[in-house]
Amino acid sequence: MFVRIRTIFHQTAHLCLSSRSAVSLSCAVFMVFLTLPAYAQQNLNAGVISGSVISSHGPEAGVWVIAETDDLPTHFTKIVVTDGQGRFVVPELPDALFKVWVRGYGLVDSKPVPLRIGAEDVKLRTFTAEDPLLAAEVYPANYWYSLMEVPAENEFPGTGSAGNGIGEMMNSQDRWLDLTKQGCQLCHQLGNKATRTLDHLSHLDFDSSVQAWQYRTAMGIRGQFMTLYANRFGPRGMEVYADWTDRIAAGELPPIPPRPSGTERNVVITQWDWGNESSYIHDEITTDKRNASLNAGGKVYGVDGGHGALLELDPDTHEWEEIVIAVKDNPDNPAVTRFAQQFAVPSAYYGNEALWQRPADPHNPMFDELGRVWMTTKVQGNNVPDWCKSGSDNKFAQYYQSRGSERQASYYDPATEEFGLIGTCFGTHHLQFGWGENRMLYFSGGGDVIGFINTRTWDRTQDEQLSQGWCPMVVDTNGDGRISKPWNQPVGAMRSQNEGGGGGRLIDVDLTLDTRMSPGSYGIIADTQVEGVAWGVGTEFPGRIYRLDIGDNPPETCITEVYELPVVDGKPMGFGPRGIDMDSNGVIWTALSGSSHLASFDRSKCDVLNGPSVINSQHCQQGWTLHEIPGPNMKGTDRKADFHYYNWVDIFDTLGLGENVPIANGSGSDSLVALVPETEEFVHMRVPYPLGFYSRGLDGRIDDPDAGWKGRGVWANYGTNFNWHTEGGKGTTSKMVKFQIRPDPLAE
Ligand SMILES: [Ca+2]
Repeated sequence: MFVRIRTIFHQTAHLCLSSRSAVSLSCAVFMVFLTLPAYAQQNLNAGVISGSVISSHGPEAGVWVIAETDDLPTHFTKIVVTDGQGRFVVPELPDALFKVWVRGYGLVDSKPVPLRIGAEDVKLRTFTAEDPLLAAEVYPANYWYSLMEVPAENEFPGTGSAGNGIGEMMNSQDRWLDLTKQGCQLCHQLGNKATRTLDHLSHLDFDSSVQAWQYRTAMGIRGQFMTLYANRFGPRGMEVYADWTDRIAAGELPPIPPRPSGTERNVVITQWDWGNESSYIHDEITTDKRNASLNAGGKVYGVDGGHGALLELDPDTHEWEEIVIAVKDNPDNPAVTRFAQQFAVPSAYYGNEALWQRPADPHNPMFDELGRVWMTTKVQGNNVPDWCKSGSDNKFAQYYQSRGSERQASYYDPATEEFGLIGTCFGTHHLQFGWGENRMLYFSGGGDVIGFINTRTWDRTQDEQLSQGWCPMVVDTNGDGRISKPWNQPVGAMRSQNEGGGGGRLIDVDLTLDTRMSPGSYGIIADTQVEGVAWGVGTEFPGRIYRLDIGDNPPETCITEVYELPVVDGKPMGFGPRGIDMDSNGVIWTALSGSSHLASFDRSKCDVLNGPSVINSQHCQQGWTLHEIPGPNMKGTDRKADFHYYNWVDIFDTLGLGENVPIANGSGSDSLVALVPETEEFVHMRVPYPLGFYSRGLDGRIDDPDAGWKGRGVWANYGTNFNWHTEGGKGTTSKMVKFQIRPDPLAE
């Protein structure tokens, strides 16, 4: 199905939203557009502002110089770091009037100075923060979050409300920490200014901070989810959060973060505001994962989950547009938004206003080699066609019926400005293309199945049924090299598709049979070495990865291997995998969101791949290597406070730190964190302004292979659910962020 639809917005206009039309098709009539300004036509983003930063203590090294302007079609910001002598060069600026100011750990923000490009030898004067509380205002959120005091290790396991007040699912401190991460931090950057105080609720005069926390975790568009997660802690949960904010209100201070050093001073950050103040822009994409030169210099994209839209930014002209994502026009099975339209407790910021109404619910975009932007979106209602069901003659449905589908697949072709919509029998969440001839597209989010679309078949036939398939995740536990029915089945509650799915328990296993493991379905990546192989992530504690080979005749030939994070003496070495990527040598990388590691897994180190010994998924501990990411520990624990939403491998050296460098989102620490595997050096690329840089997806692009550092960059975006938690508060928008690494802090 193809639908042509396009809505163009400028700045914070949101005409389409105010039209309150439930169906996106009627939104296409609004157009707000500017005449292209002169600087864009000349394509001159080449100006420089340079100088030095001094305080009463002399030159200030490793602090940020921030240049921002409203002279362009959208608010534009460039951020660099001073060198060892406090000198700076802000490169690649368009012709505009900038406000230039300084932020740094240990300083108070300096007064903005108006400057035009060409300004040289500028002396930016700044002051030391004499009050440590003032200094701490700009520390990354994880430093504040580290002050939280979770129950001691010896208080576990939880015995529930009638016992020790710790939820009965909480059988270890690590498990509790995992819930603080893969519960609260899935949506919020815990520790930032909005979350570490209760000031915004003070007018409600609660008797206690615990009551205030119970209220805030039932509030607004995500209230239902927050209550669900908060209850999993047991009653101690809100007590712990209340104690945290009480101690901060009483003046407790976080540890002091280090200033950027070494390579970190070579980082150049460019930001463009995009979306409106309630845009929830989950992910971005700039190029093809398999070819970093695709779409070189072209427009970059983000998906606005809340508003069912694709955002398109032109980094040359500094203009962005909103393109409403099409859904199928089917009154019998209409797509409707999954977001709450009525709240149990009104939002402290938006009252009862239903901010997110359009149905498409895009999650994740990916380019194909034809320059189309594929997405996981809702294209239809939750009723799947009959051919998806086990009674049909579809071979996948006969083999294993999926659990249904709440999100499907679509793509936008910038060349034609048209959408393609593909209904799937399986649910979708993340998506990744295979490296082989068939342009296979693999999807997580199917709960206990992995779905796929042969996009070459789709382009040839436009036939939904012919071009898709799916496999349950069954492990060859009887070791005969194939999968055969009947198989052992997991039991127990399974997490939702949006939480990573799967996670059932195996009991009364018959080791003469194969075993359907349902390891969960969150992150996904195609194997760089073998066509027809995809790897996925299950997020259920402590977490696992798995390898699905669909073989030459799926679903019969589908075969899965599962590798859980190593558990030694009852304690997992790390936990909380979410993102997954593979380097060009076949090594998997996954950021452990809970324990704060970048972990690699090398299957070639495994001695055993199948048979009865793989039943506990611990059979290849030697395949894992864990690198702990620097940062503060949660108080009284040996676990870190940061949270890593996802990760990505820079196969083509788009950043400038080398090929195959893994990068994790520092979603709790205003940063992206790169690991140079050869030296084991971690590089924190901090986004100091506005505070609250919470990112999810990221990718890197080569715009000009001959232009050195200027021709390449890694991109990520402010992907929080709630822009109003970002510095600036209500009215702040998301920003697209580009990271570049210069050879030195003064390179032009
Ligand atoms: Ca078997």
